[in-house]
Amino acid sequence: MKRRALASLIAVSLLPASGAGHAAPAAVSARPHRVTFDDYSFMIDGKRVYLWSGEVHPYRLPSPELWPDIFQKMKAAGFNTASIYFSWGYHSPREGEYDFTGVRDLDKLLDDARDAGIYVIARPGPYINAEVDSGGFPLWLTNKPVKNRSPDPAYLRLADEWMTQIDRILARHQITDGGGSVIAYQIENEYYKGTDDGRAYMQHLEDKARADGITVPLVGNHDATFVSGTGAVQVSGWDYYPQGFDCSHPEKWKPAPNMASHKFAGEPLFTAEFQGGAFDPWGGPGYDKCADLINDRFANVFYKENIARGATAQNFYMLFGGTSWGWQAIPQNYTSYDYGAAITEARQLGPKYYEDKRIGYFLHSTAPLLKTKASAAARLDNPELVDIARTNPDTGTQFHLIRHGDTTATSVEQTHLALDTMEGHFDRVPQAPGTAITVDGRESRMLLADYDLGGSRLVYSTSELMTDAAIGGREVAVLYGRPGTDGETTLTFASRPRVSVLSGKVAQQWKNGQLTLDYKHDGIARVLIEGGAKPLLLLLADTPATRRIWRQDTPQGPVLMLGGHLLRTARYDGNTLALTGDNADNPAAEIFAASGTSITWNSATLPTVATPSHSVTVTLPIARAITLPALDHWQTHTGAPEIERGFDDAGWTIADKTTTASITEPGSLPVLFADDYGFHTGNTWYRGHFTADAHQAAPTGIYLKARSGGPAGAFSVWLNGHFLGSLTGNEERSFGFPAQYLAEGDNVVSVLTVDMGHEEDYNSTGENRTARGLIEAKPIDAPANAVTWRIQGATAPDALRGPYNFGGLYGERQRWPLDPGKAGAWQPATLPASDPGAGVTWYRTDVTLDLPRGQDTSVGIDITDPPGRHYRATIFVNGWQMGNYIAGMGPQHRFPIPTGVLDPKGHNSIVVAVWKPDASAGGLGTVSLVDFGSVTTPSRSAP
Ligand code: IPT
Repeated sequence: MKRRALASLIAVSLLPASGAGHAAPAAVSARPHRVTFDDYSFMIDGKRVYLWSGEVHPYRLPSPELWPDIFQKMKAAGFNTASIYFSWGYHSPREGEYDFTGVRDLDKLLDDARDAGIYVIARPGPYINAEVDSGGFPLWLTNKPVKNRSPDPAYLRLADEWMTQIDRILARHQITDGGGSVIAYQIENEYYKGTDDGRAYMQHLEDKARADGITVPLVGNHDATFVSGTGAVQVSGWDYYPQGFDCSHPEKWKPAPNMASHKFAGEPLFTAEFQGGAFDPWGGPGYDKCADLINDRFANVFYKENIARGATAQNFYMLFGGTSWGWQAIPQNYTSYDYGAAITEARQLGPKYYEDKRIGYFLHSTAPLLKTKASAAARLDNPELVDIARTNPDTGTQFHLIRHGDTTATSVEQTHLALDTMEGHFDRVPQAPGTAITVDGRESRMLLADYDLGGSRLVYSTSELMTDAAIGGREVAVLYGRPGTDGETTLTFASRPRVSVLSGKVAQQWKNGQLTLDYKHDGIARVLIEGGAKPLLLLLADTPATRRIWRQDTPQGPVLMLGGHLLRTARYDGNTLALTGDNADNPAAEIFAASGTSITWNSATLPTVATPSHSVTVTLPIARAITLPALDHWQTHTGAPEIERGFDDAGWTIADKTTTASITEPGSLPVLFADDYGFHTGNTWYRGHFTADAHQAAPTGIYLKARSGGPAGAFSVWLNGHFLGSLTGNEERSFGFPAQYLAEGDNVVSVLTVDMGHEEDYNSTGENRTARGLIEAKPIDAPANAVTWRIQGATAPDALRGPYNFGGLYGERQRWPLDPGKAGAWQPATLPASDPGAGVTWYRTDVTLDLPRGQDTSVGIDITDPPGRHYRATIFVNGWQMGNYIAGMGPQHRFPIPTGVLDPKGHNSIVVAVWKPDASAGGLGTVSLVDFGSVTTPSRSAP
């Protein structure tokens, strides 16, 4: 506790959205901040702030060393907020037990967010949905016959245990207490029960949060349900996924919603979850398709539409999806939770990231945007296009969103505006003959008028503003548009300024106290305008060029960088500007910073060359090419001794329960549900014993019904070691016992089942208690009690990796993934394997990596199969279960392995368990390492 308190005290100077580096002056007293809101926006210490937020889930990145990477990538794209679900089940392996250490260290997570200058909207549930097992409820809750998500005291007693634990952590990271970054706290999740019960439940959670010391605003994502009355939150938020979740036809768009109709008086318009991608099912089209559906153009049209409708707090679900590693996925979804998000599962930056960045930078530059009202649209001379306008009542600054009337339209349109500004009426903007505003298909343009551009007066621009920054006594502004389109920017001055076109082709005209610049967006043109309040340098960029424009803010002012793969942090240390960031293959970069500074990049001093733009050019180191070693020297080991008649199952649990907490009706007794015997993850084995002798007729077969959940279910059946068959999907069938397989005395039918995850409980009907494993077993031609069952599934969780990592295969129970030597001798193998029978086979290899230091290489495991193979593989890297693969179903073939789980400078153990449900030849396919991207990066081990 002492350590924490001290850390909070020291940290306070960092936060106020500065994005400044890590060093904090010692002995700064903790100054609490105030979080408020009004009809227009959230405010921190009375200052309006646009919450540009992305959803990230700590339980989907089991590598704390990479958490700063995600937060810094967000910050570098102009995000100032992360919305974070906390998963109850991830922290609670058993009732009454809570774990916040290692990959579950939320103090570190929240410190990392704060250090990156990222505010946090905390979403602790107790229910979160999130396509995570049981919607975040702990696995042990499957055995509690409570009314989930309701005021049932038995449920609240358990939920409150979690709230006490998580609130204690969140409370000490609140910005209101001086040391943290939590600015808002969400009550429950997507909860729509406005009934007395529902309200009482919400009110209980709110009272609990307050009693636990939560002082930040309580927010919701319950649409209009809890705006007033009992259980009302302070700021209501909306969930909106306009394109839905079928990624198969990414070119098919649905129209953009008008969020203005969802605005409540006295609260800012807050989209608590707005579509940032989509989840993808087993056998689905794959996340590349989801990234296509929710692509950069979607961000361009839909997110700007929200701005034009008045939203000042937007969260995107997901911004970094990550991995549903272990058995965290729900039955419908596979391991990857990439989500087609702006930052990929392998931590790479996609096109949407750059669109988010352009918008994010704009939002933070244009303070007048934080207080606007809808205003009259400008007249356009193209009926295909419309203008949606807002104006700041204090400054008069106008925002015009020019887009297709039909947001799904793909035609390229041109238009002119009739614009009323403070400097007079313009009949036709752009004014230059032969030029126009071009709006591409599925593109919108947010144009500014009557805006104070760092002391110069912008009358209007048909380019979009990305950012403007006061640097070294001058104002540097970036305006942009699609390559080849016209741009016109008009500024007003008391007297004619001196205009120097430093690069590019820009025409200028001075008339009636107004300077008008005309150009085509093409690379970056530069215009220096002197004679106003201070020199103004315009960087007129085309959209692709903006990708390499980065901004960071420091207490000494902003820094702009043109170049590099990523600018992570900027910090002035006296006359030295210390920059950290990533670079790929382009060494050229230019930096706009306070004059006379020397520059370091990832701690190394960079020689600088001054430019006529009053910037300096530098040469950044580029990434070294890497080659990943081939995975060879495979070994194999059989893995299903449970099928043998003589296997010793004396230690297994006897199935003897006659009642259950499940919502599934048992088809026969005793109850055989895996969860009822404490087996909640992955595979569970059953062994049914029956006797065949002179006195007792053996059953002639058995009818079995199992529930795995979802389309990826399966089970396999053996009699005395002989394979009887497997089922996938449709999970019930009779299995005859061939006489030649029967033995005198004890006979054993062995059944291998799998739990593909527990259902979420969206409707609060106890769906997480849907049974898994065998749900019915009836001997044929024999009494029901002729077969007695023993069950064995996952054993006590591994403390480091938590409750979802291991299932109940023999090799998992023996912890082969942690220590393959425990299996005894392994046999040499070559891949693709050609195992003959059905069953479980393990494979393993080791690989030593020696990836370049100072470089971030994102590595994954790829499985490729000859067509027609049917098997399931569970992949362990250094003991961490990082993927479930189903050949022939897919779509996932590539499994990113986060650094930290993978050792880039050392020995790595890869262990794969394969369950082959039929007797066709086959087995594990070809397994190799893949490189998702490799860039220079600041050393993570540096202090
Ligand atoms: C919304 C949930 O709040 C969120 O947890 C997640 O499940 C998301 O959906 C889909 O990925 S619920 C909304 C789609 C009705």
